[in-house]
Amino acid sequence: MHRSSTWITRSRALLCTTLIALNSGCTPAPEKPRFSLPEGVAPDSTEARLLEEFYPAYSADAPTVTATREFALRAAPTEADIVDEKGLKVWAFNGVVPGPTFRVRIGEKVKITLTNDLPQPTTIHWHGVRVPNAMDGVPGVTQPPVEPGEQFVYEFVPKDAGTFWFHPHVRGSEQIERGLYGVLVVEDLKPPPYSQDVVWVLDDWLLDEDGQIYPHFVTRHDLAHDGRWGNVATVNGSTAEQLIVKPGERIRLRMVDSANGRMFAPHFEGLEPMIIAVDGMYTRRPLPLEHFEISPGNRLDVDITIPADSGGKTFTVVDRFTRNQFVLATIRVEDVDAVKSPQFEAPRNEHVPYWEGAHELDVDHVYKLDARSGGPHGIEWMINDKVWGEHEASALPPDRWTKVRFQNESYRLHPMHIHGQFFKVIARNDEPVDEPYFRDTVLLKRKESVDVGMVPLDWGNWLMHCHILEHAESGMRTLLTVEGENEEKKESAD
Ligand SMILES: [Cu+2]
Repeated sequence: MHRSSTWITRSRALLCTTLIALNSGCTPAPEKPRFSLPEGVAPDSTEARLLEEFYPAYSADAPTVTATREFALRAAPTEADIVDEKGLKVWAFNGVVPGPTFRVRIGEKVKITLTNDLPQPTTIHWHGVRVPNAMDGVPGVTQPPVEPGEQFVYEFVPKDAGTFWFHPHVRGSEQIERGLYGVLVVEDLKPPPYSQDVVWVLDDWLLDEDGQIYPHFVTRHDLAHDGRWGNVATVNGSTAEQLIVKPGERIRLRMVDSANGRMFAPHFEGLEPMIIAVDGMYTRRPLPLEHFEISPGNRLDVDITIPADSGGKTFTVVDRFTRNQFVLATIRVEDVDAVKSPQFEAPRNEHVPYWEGAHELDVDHVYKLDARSGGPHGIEWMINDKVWGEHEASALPPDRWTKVRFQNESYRLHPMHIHGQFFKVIARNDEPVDEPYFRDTVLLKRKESVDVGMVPLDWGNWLMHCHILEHAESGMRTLLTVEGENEEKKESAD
């Protein structure tokens, strides 16, 4: 009964979020109480305030299904004319690297049939998409691995519009490095009228002297460092990616970091991009892109207006994550008359919570990150002094505000990713910060601690791991359990 009224009021929050995406100026009804709090939360408590700030920002339920979109994905070895235009032996989805970009609208059910024609078992994880737990693609946790020659059907209704990506969750260090990844774009009900909506998949490749993928994975070197960093960086598989635009055009550019270990910090020289979404989720307001570090797993959406007087110019996009700067890609402006720039308010989620005072609350779970020698690869990366298989799952209470601290006790980088939910960074090294957006992956620098706040709404056993794939492979994974009724029970209760 109690649960049921909570879910009904949260559906209103979803409607409101959807309307915000349409820029129709939806404001929540002013009367109180707007939401029923979970049992055990006192109405005048700090947690109640944090939860009430959260509800309008984050959809609880999947929207009503308007249509079903079916796709086929075949994973198989092939040769691709990417990187240096000579045949590169890769593993690919549907024969292309990057794999396909599937575009759906919010409200559409997505049904993907995976056929495994690889020499290894595989699965697909839908990174950032809040799927039913059984569709999350984690072998041995949410499904058995899909054996060579077998198929598996993934079916879900995305809860959020935004930029997501997909990749195997079996031997990720090898399968993703060999080229298995693609992009899922969930469009708003009414997509903002950008002149172009473009996806850039950022990756790097470790090639041997024959120009082929170096065939040793999870090496001791990778583990002693920030995973496998390549010797060639690419955008959409090319070392010379060029986006062609007209003066005056307004571009939505969706960047995805699909590398095993490399971070990127793209600087758009001569342009003024505005960040509109991080990890697929709209920011509270557009933010100037100054220096934003994109880790493996992260997505960054930017809104760029090409200056009307820039006909004939070429802008460079330079990576400045390391001191070895290099040109990631270029934007060439055609030498033609300027088009009229589309005028509209950039999409946003103005309800992203501030969560003031969250910093003072107790930490519910601490995850210490460090390494030890030993294990099958020589070095093991651990969470709380244990590797994958040695942990008890952490229980996160559903619907409650929860504070998690990641404590990096090592000198290496760790982009920590939680499946099945988003969180918001509230402190770094114990200093409060307000990142005006949710994330599903946060980078920890050497010896850094990061506190995040989250409200788990999606039930199941969710993996939490470092997205440096070699660190994950050597042990840096654990499970979070969000206990609740399953979807069928909930529907029958309503
Ligand atoms: Cu790591």
